[in-house]
Amino acid sequence: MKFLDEAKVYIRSGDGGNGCVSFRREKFIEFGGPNGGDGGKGGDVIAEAVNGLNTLIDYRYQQHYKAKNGRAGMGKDRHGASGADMVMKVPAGTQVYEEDGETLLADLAAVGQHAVLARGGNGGFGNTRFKSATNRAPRNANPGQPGEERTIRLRLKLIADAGIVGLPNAGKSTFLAAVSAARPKIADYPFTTLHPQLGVVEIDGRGFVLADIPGLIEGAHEGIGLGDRFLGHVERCRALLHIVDGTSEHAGEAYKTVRTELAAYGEGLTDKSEIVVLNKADALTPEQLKQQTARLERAAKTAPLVISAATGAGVPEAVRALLQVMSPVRAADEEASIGAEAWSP
Ligand SMILES: Nc1nc2c(ncn2[C@@H]2O[C@H](COP(=O)(O)OP(=O)(O)OP(=O)(O)O)[C@@H](O)[C@H]2O)c(=O)[nH]1
Ligand SMILES: [Mg+2]
Repeated sequence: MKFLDEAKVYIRSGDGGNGCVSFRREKFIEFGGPNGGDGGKGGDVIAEAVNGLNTLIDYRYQQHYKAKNGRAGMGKDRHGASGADMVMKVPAGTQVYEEDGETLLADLAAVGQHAVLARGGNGGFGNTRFKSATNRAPRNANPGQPGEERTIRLRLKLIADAGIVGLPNAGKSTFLAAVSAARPKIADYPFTTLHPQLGVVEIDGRGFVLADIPGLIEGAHEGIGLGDRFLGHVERCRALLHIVDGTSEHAGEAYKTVRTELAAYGEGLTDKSEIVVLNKADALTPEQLKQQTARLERAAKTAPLVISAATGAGVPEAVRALLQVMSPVRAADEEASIGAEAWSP
């Protein structure tokens, strides 16, 4: 599946229909009076968060969204029909910004939330509306009001309960694959993962959504590597799983590098509960393991859990530790709502 988390689209709401100038004309009825109807309202452009989507890829292929215009009023007091709304379906977690990318217009965090992004123009009044005691044959009607047009930016911040962070090659995707039905690409070179992946983790009758994002490296906040732009996807997580590669040169330094990038990104990422794990224990000698664990403990100021994402050793314990810091989590049966497959051992 293709993934896209930013899109720029042009939207336009419908124009209102014009009011009508018309007079009642019937045989034997003199001075029938005005009977021009009002124009219909133009359609709105609405964004709605729906189930079953977790990318904005559709907005790469269609970038113009227009609502229908209202119809003009007609004689015999007939009002014009309103124009149909244009509903843009977006995944939950989508934020809508002005063209500048900074002014937030709407934040659609949950399925079912919607926001009107451009309001349709009102229809004009027909001449019936202008009749009065002194003007019994008004020959004026209002034009419909024009719709609004604007360019907006959509930005998706995936809704996951927990997120995995770490340097490239730490084994983040291996961990996600070990605990969920997600099948991310895994390889022994950095930046295997190019965009975020979600998986549903189920353990002890509870379930949560775990996000795997591309690795961070020193200077990510300045755009080095894939940069820190994917950190937006863990902004709303309740906990972070920080995976450190035990075979890296210095586990403590590896940990600090990532923490520095999280701090530089801001948005409260460093305030989140964090579970620190030392991965690839299977590939270490007992002495190396001891040394790396001690280094990591010194840097993180907490004893890391030792795991092997490849063999599965320590993995259930790490998942339970995550659950513990982020409870209360949703019940497992609610997970169907995000459209990912559940995993069972
Ligand atoms: N020996 C051993 N190798 C592991 C373990 N976990 C991951 N690996 C290997 O480490 C390499 C990188 O794993 P990935 O899961 O792709 O790493 P990643 O953190 O997702 O990397 P990026 O997506 O590039 O950021 C792969 O060759 C894995 O097979 C482990 O527990 N033990
Ligand atoms: Mg990966």
